[in-house]
Amino acid sequence: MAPAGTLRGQIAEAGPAVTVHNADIAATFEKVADLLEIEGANAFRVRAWRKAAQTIAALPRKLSDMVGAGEDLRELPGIGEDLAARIAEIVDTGKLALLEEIERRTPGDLAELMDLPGLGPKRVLALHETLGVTGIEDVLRAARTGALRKLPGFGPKLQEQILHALTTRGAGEKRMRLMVASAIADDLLGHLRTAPGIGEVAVAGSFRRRKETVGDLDLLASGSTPARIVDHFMTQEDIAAVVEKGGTRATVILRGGLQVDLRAVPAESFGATLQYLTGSKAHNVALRRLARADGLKLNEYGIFRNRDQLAGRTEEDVYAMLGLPWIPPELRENQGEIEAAREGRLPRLVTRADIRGDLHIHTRASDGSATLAGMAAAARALGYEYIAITEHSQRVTVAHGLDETRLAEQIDEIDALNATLKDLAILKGVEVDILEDGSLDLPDSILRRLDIVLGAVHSAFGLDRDAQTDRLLRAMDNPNLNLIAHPTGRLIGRRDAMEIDMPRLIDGAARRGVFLEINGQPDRLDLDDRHCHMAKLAGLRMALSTDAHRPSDLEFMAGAVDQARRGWIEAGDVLNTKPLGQLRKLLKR
Ligand code: DGT
Ligand code: CA
Ligand code: CA
Repeated sequence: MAPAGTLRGQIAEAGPAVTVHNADIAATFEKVADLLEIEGANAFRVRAWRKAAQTIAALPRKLSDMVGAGEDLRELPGIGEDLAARIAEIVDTGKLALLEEIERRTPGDLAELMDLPGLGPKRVLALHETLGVTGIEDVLRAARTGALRKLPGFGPKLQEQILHALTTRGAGEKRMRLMVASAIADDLLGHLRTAPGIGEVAVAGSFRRRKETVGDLDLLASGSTPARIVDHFMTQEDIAAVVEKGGTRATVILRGGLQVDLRAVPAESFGATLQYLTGSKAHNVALRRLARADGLKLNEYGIFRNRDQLAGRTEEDVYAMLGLPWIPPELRENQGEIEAAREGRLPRLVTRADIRGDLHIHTRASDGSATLAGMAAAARALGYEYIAITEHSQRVTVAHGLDETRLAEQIDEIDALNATLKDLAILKGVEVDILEDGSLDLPDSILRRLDIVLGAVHSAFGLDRDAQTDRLLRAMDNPNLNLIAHPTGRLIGRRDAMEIDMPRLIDGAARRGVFLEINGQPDRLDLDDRHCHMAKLAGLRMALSTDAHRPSDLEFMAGAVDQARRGWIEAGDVLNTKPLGQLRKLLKR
């Protein structure tokens, strides 16, 4: 699923007057990489586009601003002369001629096939070469006749998944990753704030509940004349189509295809409308039932007894009128939060400020882009007390994984750097591959020398539930292992979670003193919210990590914190809220 739609669809006819988001440029670069890979282009060339896409997606500043200010884009990691010119072309013209050219020469709809589960460029190429597939229809036929599962590297499970995706297509809505939506929401809010007579503005809905993906954006504004706010909103340059417009509300479609609902209300209703639009629907239904039991009426304008408004200006007032403390939006899924609120046992959710360090970081020794010292400096700037350097192990050759010798060299390098650092401790670690039989990709003799060992699966995602769970538990049997990184391996919208018996895994981890990671990469967010909550209830601690490959990736901690909060996680449940001394004890099994 392309996150923001392709740039082509987004701004082709509109031209350069439209703001080009970093996410659009990244999506365009990814697309070029995908299509080049299908064509069998040079692997280094493909990787250059892909790495650049990652750099762009993680960039804290807007490329359109940087190009506008005439800055030298070649200073960005992985961006050379050629790619810098491509970025400028997209910003200036709204298009990338090269992409159009590649799309013209790609047979049929091969590019579209990559939206299907499990289909990357390699498998698409295999489909094309062995079955002559050129589009969705061909894939559907191959899946129905069973031809698909016979292809090397496919199998019945993948065939099943593809068939399922194809037959529910259209019915399934497109959802956008939270981080991509954030950049767009910032722009929309910035524009709304300049409306005449504007009071407060907010994004409600699933966005405010920090769900990993959003179906649309629900904006809310207060002001003395709602109609003028709505009129002002309609002048936003990214609006491609208007679905509905009235005096207090509008629904529009942005150029990337994202729907935005706006409500404008008077200040005395802002809190009630914010509460209503934040949802979830299930939470709201339960609240309304509470109100009714008290002889009150709760709606999007406030709480009323007969015709008297008793509350509505703030959300706190609304909850208080129902005898409840304010409930953090991340919990509002009617999963027990209302009962917990009533009984005074709402969790004190972990915050970014509780985090003392990051336990999953790569440098350019494997597939990161910065030096050890560079990552350490970035971590210090965030005020961290410690970080762990965790490169890939030898098996992951595409990521330039470390063998025993290179890891030993890095250990020395870290020792030397630690001797010069006063206010940051660098833990020596690794992200060691968990092989298909559950053994680890490096010998115990070197793992024993590390402060922290992360185990991760990067292959054989398709084992059945029992085999996959056994594999992970066997890995945990190695007493050097501390933590399972991105435990389910899912990539949002691209790869399903591995089949794992989660209660058994969590129980096995808890028994062995192994922890699970909440990986903050925007397309991983793995563990998910449900599994976080499950782990918490089992008394298992989790690490909130970024899996950073460059300094700016350290910001992905926000995503890990969001996900943890949705999973009811408190500071005490988290490994990296502990001071270094306590952390070290917890890492001794
Ligand atoms: P999304 O957009 O699919 O990611 O999910 P939401 O939760 O943002 O849902 P959306 O945009 O359809 O509606 C925004 C909020 O409006 C929702 O969270 C709660 C509220 N809402 C929508 N429909 C209803 C309804 O039928 N009853 C009540 N009580 N609230 C509703
Ligand atoms: Ca929504
Ligand atoms: Ca909506």
